[in-house]
Amino acid sequence: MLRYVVALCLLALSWAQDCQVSNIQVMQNFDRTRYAGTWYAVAKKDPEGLFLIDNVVASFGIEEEGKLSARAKGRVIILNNWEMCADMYATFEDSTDPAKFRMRYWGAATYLQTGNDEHWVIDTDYDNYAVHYSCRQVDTDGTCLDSYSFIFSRHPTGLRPQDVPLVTQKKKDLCLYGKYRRVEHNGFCEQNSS
Ligand code: DAO
Repeated sequence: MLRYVVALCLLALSWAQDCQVSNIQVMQNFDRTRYAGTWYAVAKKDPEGLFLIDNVVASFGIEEEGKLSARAKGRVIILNNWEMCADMYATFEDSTDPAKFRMRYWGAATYLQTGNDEHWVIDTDYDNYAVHYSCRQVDTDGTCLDSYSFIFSRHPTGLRPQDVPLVTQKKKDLCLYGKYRRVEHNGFCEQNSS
């Protein structure tokens, strides 16, 4: 019996870390109402052609028809060396999985990036931390060629120490461990907002 349990555990482990986008586990029974509100990005794995650099704060809301929406701010550098605080908007299309969305985003100013990305909530306890993931391009072998991921905290000071091991495990499950950088919050967007 023990042999079967060990074999099953090993199978589950290899399945979780085979880096196949289609095998990535997302948040079970995701509750968008509990997810709404302000999240501070504390770490980010950048996509190709990085956009939001730091001071990233996202505020999620629920629209009248129940759809998720977001407004986000963050420091960006555009036109090679123009540093500014980007004011971004996003709308989310539901899918058959409550934790997987298609996110359309655009800037308050026309010269800011627009896009249409996957937006998956990998894990959250709603009150302290959230792990987001987006794969922009799936490779021919099923792994992700171009992804980005935010680690969010409800606290501007960062993750609570007790949440760090959980978040670290999720980074490993996403095959992105070691690829994140810290996202600084130094008041740039409070000083440079229009
Ligand atoms: O920063 O490199 C990047 C890519 C992310 C662009 C998406 C920004 C717009 C909306 C963010 C909403 C919540 C994550």
